[in-house]
Amino acid sequence: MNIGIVCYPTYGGSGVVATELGNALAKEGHKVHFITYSQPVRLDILEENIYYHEVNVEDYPLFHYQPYELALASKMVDTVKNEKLDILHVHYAIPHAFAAYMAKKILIDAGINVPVITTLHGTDITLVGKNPSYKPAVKFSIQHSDYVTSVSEHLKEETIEFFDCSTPIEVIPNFIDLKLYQNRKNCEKARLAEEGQMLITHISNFRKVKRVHDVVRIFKGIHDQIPARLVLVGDGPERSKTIDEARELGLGRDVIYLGKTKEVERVLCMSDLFLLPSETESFGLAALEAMAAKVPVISSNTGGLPEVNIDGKSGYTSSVGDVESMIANSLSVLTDKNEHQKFKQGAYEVAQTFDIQKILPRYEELYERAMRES
Ligand code: GMT
Repeated sequence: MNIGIVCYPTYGGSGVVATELGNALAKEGHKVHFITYSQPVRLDILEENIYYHEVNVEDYPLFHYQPYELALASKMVDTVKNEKLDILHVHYAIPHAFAAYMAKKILIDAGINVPVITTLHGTDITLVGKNPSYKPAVKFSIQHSDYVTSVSEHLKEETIEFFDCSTPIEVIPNFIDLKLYQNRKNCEKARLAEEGQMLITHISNFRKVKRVHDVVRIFKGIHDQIPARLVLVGDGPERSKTIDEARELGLGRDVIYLGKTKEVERVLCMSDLFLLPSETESFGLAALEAMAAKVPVISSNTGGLPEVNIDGKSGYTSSVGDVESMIANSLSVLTDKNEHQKFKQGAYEVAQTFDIQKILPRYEELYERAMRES
């Protein structure tokens, strides 16, 4: 198939999922055309079957806001025509689903019917919750996508309820490539932790919704009881406050900040426990990545997280903000070797159900169906 993928090219989960999906489809022999404003960070640009089409938005002084949606819709039209795309798959409703609707209409005028698939990632819906001025346009573009997928059951239910819409939504969960986590070398903890210390990890974009403040408090509770070190990966608005707080709590030496490292899999293979106490998560890709590396997860039980982190098997889930329960759960996993081993195995078993080998065929089947039915 000749597939167009529209996404945010940034470090965010939706961009990562879209890019990894495209990379994997290209390996299967499909031609994958990325249509974005800059090259996605994880794009294998030199690999066979991968193409990149940049959306250019001229900075015109007359406009206070540059019309990105217009440039994107026009680029989609050109790419569908020039590259003879079979499918347009847009990740993130705002503004991609809206621009895709416009592109589709323009193409119909030219006698071309290209099916549009919209994948909802969660923050596109919560953003509308916070800014209701987007609501009519987002609801419209979801309802007028040919197919809509969401990354969890919870997000599906939330979307139906929030938009009061009857659009069929198919759940196709996020995925990981288990191969990246198997038989890894250089997993000795010595690079990050001292002898006898447990290594606790948190990876996020350090936005308020991640409750990184809770991460530090949970770690403090663990650190008070057993030798431990916290590794923080990623960057975002709450980063410096978080590090200051760790210092104030006297944890300075045992909190390591690595920033936006490319060596996520390596950090994870050294880790003993992963913390994700988010306010909400439509899925929680970071937790799944940890589980793929056999790292048990202590998370909140919000949004789609309980669909990923299975309480009592891959880790434990607690109510948002219940730091005490998260400390108790962390200690229960870390202080008993057998228990820890059981959770590591449990995490890996759950991660296997989200392996790309299982999820990719579901997207391919959807594309084939979309082409047949359009
Ligand atoms: O919250 C993030 O880390 C970024 C955000 C995004 O919009 O890219 O992630 C969302 O999509 C990811 C991929 O589907 C999900 O794994 C994250 O749970 C989701 N974030 C939230 O719902 C807060």
